[in-house]
Amino acid sequence: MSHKVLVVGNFFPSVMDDLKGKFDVLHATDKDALAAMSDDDIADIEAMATFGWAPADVMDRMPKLKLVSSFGVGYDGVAAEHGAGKGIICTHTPNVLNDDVANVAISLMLMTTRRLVEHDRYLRAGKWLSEGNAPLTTSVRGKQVGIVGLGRIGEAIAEKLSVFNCKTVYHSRNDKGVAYEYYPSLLQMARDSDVLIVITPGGPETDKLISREVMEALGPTGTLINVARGTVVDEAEMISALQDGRLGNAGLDVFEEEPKVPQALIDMDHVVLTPHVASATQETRQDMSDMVVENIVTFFDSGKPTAPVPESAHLVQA
Ligand code: NAP
Ligand code: 8YV
Repeated sequence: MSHKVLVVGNFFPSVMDDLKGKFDVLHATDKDALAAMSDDDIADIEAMATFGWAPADVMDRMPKLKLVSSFGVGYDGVAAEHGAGKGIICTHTPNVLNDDVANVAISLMLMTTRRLVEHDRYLRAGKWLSEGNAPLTTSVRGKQVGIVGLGRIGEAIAEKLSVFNCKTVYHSRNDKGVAYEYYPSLLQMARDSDVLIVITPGGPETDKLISREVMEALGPTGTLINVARGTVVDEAEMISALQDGRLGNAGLDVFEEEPKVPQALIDMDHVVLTPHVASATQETRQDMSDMVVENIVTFFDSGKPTAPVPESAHLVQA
């Protein structure tokens, strides 16, 4: 008898095709559709594919669940520790998105410091003709860029920054022993840096890590780039610091209550906003989709899914 797999959300057709070719697949188009399914409907589910979402109560509804294959590298919406306590392995899709996410981080840094989006609006509004040349902006050449979270994506950002003639430094809980200068103190790094690029995981450990103090240390000429999770930055404090000029400007791909974005941010010209698109290319999303399938297939084949999250690593068969 083939294994029963639940797919929650609308994945690429290839995911459905690949899984249907190998398993007995049940599809819930979204969380509400899953909530509407009876416990009997999902009693035999052994693996679940989701978009970064698997709370404890959902895992608890499936007594035979052994695997959660989550789309995305960040899994702050997956109760991985709770799952591990019940022998459920959680997997994610690391590395395949490093390049594209790093590209968006760098793009946001340039769009923000060079005010490129604002200048696009300036031209379209006819101001080049009516008011003359757009205002001068700020170069990153010779400036210090501090990466908050030098992991897989942080490293890719640092590599790409090497061609911009700026100084790259970083903060994380551990010294990575790499060539970039390590700051054990985030506050000190913010004081010394012109740009902060935030790329840590989300979740309680990093909640509001970028606090009012950090933003004030970055200061009136500083640029804050967030491609991590909205929760990592104190959004209310960021808005007020941007409004008062205590923080220079910001480039943001992620927000506290996505897809809701505070009107105050939308109203500000010195802020560049993108709708959580850092990994959103056809190529990378296909690679991430393939990895969601691969994690399920390798789990059922060998008990060793390709990319377990650290909380599940001890459950993977040696
Ligand atoms: P990773 O390899 O696990 O790197 C995360 C880094 O953050 C590590 O170097 C870690 O170092 C550091 N870190 C963790 N907690 C910290 C804390 N409390 N204070 C300071 N540093 C901390 O993860 P990744 O693959 O690079 O992905 C990072 C995150 O990017 C994901 O979890 C996700 O939230 C986000 N992301 C966003 C998008 C998007 O579309 N915008 C796309 C992909 C990923 P230490 O353990 O030494 O602290
Ligand atoms: C995805 C992400 O867009 O990988 C992550 O952590 O934030 C993005 O790549 C997101 O997970 C979509 O569900």
